Amino acid sequence: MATVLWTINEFEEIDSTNTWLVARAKEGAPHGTVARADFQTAGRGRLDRSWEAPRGVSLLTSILLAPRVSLEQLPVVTASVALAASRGLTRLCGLAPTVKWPNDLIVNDRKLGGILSELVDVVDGFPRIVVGLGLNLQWPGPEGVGATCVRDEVGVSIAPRAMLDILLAELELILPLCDTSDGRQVIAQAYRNVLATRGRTVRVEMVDGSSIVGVVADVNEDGALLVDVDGTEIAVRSGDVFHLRETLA
Ligand code: BT5
Repeated sequence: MATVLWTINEFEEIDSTNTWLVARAKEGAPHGTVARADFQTAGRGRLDRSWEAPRGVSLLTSILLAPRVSLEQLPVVTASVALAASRGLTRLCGLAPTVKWPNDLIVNDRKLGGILSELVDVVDGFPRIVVGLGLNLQWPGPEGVGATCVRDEVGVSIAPRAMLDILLAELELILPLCDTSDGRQVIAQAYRNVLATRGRTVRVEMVDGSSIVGVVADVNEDGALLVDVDGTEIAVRSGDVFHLRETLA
């Protein structure tokens, strides 16, 4: 992937930055197109869940990417955005969130942010994907969901645009690694180091409604989660992960 020239579109209010950017992508918007909003009237999580945030206190952004990966390798792109967000936060304020595969940024077992990746289409054999990130900066998420925000964790108020700029700077370093096998192994190694899920017993609910229970062994270079189910390793590419209990080494 060549050096990215970001085109940042900012909104005071929008339905959903993901919805907006998927529509622009279908009209031909290029790789590197970004949307950021102060407020979303219909912010979306995965599987038709909603993403809540009052005005101006969270990073609400979506990024259109056209990585040179196969469909099977798409999870590595979500992983790259999670890594970039985690590293950007560490650079800005010292906070080092872990990642609950595939899409949650976690601090002290609480959700700090979430990622919604949506496939737009496949052009010349390569997928185009909109990756949306909601990151709680100054508001700790809705009551009752066990979430947190940067201000509550480290006592600093980060402006959403400042967070976006550092996220994009980190992403620019990581994204080119998606395009080669060696690069994806580098991402997998970095991702392993922030993975909160490793070694834990989990139930994974698949999109088709089926589920598996096993122990998280690793992630592979495609960004898939490797789950050991009774001695058989299963590569999970999408699904919801629930931690069941600690596994003692
Ligand atoms: C996610 O979904 O975690 C992906 C969230 C992606 C949001 C961004 S914002 C910019 C872009 N535009 C969009 O429309 N979406 C993206 P999921 O894993 O399904 O988690 C959703 C669940 O998290 C909800 O059902 C709530 O329980 C909880 N939740 C909602 N708002 C939250 C918040 N601000 N902080 C923490 N948890 C929240």
